[in-house]
Amino acid sequence: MILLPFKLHRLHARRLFFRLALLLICAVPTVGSGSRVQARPIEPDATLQEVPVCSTAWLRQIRAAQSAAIMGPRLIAAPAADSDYGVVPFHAVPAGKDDALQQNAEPNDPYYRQSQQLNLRRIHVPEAWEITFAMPEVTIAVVADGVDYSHADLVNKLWRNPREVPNNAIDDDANGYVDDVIGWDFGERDTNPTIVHDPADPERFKGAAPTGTVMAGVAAAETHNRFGIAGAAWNARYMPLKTFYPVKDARGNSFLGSKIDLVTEAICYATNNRADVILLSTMSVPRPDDDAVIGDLMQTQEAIDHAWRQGILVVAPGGECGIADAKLRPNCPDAERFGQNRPPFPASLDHVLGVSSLNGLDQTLPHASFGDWIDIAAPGDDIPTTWADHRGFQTKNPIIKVTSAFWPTPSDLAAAHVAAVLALMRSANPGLEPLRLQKALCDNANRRIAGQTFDPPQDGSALRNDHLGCGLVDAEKALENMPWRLMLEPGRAAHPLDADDPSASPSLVLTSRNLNMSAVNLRTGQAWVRFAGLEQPPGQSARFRVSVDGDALRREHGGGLAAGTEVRPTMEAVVDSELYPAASVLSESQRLEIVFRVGKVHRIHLPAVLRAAGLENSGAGQ
Ligand SMILES: [Ca+2]
Ligand SMILES: [Ca+2]
Ligand SMILES: [Ca+2]
Repeated sequence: MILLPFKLHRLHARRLFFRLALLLICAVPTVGSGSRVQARPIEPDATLQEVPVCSTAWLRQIRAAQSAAIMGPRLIAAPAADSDYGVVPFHAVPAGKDDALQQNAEPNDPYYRQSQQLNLRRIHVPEAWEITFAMPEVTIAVVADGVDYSHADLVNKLWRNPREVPNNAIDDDANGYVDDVIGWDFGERDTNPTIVHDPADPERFKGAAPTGTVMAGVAAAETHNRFGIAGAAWNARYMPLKTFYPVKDARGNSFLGSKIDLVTEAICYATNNRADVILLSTMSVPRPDDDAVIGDLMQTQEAIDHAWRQGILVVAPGGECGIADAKLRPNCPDAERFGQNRPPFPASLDHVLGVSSLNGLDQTLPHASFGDWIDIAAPGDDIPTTWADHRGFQTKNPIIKVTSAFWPTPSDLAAAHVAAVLALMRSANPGLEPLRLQKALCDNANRRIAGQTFDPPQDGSALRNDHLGCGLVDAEKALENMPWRLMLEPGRAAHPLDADDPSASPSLVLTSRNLNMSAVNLRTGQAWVRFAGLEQPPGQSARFRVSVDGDALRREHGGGLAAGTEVRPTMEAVVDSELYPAASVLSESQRLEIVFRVGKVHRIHLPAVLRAAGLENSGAGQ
């Protein structure tokens, strides 16, 4: 049993306090406001309390009310499809050329092979891949402007709703969304959560940042497919939840807008459909002093709390409004009215991991938001990732290196790294509760970065700071210092055993769905049980062959076994104690209950030569 140190309790209490403080900040305009408004007590909506959070009825009530508008990141000096700005060279790796070089967890994606994904190496993702490639069931919901899932590095990583039959106009799983097989478009209320595209006017959204697409690529691009980049969470999937839709500003310019209740609804969708991590993109909430806005934010908080109780972690960008210059930071509305460095939505809500971004020198950006809501830091600059073009999704450069020079919200990318690390951690232990995952993430962050060292003193008081949170996320250390739960199949099995036939070597294959070969050992107390690890190609499951040494078994049982006898070897699977001593101490071993039953096995299929010799009639059990 791991006792939580008091610093985490302190952290939690701090966030609860901050949640209240946020509401007060929201209610009291600060800099530049002539009228000072008294903070109001917030009354929970009585009608909403009568139905369970995130239930269909709860969502129906939320949709019925008019929700406050929010904005996504607009205007980027985005590289056009025919521009080389921000683009790094792309070379495909010829098939078969470098297979000899492959060992352990090394993927063959060209950007990774060319060492251009330094962002993954800086947070020790390759070392984490030695432990797990992530389970395909582990899902990262991406709540943003949609994901171009037709992208070659994303098309095979899309989450699928197994309970929904596509295109039959029936809500088969009765979740309130008809034909939602790959997520949902909450902005335009349809089944297609891809990025916005207007065929009638292809140039219309060309300045919009394809946020969801670049975030999905960082976290979950297809890995070891000889194309593009490696996704940090290797086998994990993404669930695109589009909350933005086209709106026009006062001057008639198109941009992507949204509403707070759509984000709330998307969080509920991800929770109800068993996502493991919810990754939110940058969103700006104008008019935070408005009663309606505060009410909407409280509903979002209820949905986030509900997700947390269901074991789901919510991750959000820490924000880029640390300076007030509206010209430099178009995504920080009302800075003059409400002051710079306003707590961002949704990172400042409780039970959300706020992530600040670091450049290639592990420095925060000068305009990064900072405050109590920053929990951890991750790379956010010079990130190769999947790119989409709002002009019909056809882009000359399917992978680009996103730099803070043109990307307005690098903490989006940082948050995607943290979501991916959490997906790896969830894979190593699918049952571990959010608080312990968050603690492992924070306790094992790198605290010696960019000349700033903030090792916690004995009392834990300097565990974090407002710019870097707990420090730079470290996937390897986080995984190595948390308990693992091996998902071995089959954990229980009955297996036939022809104990009388010395030529038979009955065996079965056990598959580890989460932990890799190098992380797992199998043990037995029986001399007649043999284990052998099978080859584990990159990205695939670890497999072990369990076989019975017939001679040794007969010796132990005095020379013969009657038909119907069951032998039950004691076997257990344990985390490797030499490579991962900390994890092996924390993890529980798994008992394997495999029964070998003695009998006439496959006699009818014995080779003809044995039948001719009459060997099939010999031995016990006749
Ligand atoms: Ca449905
Ligand atoms: Ca259907
Ligand atoms: Ca790839």
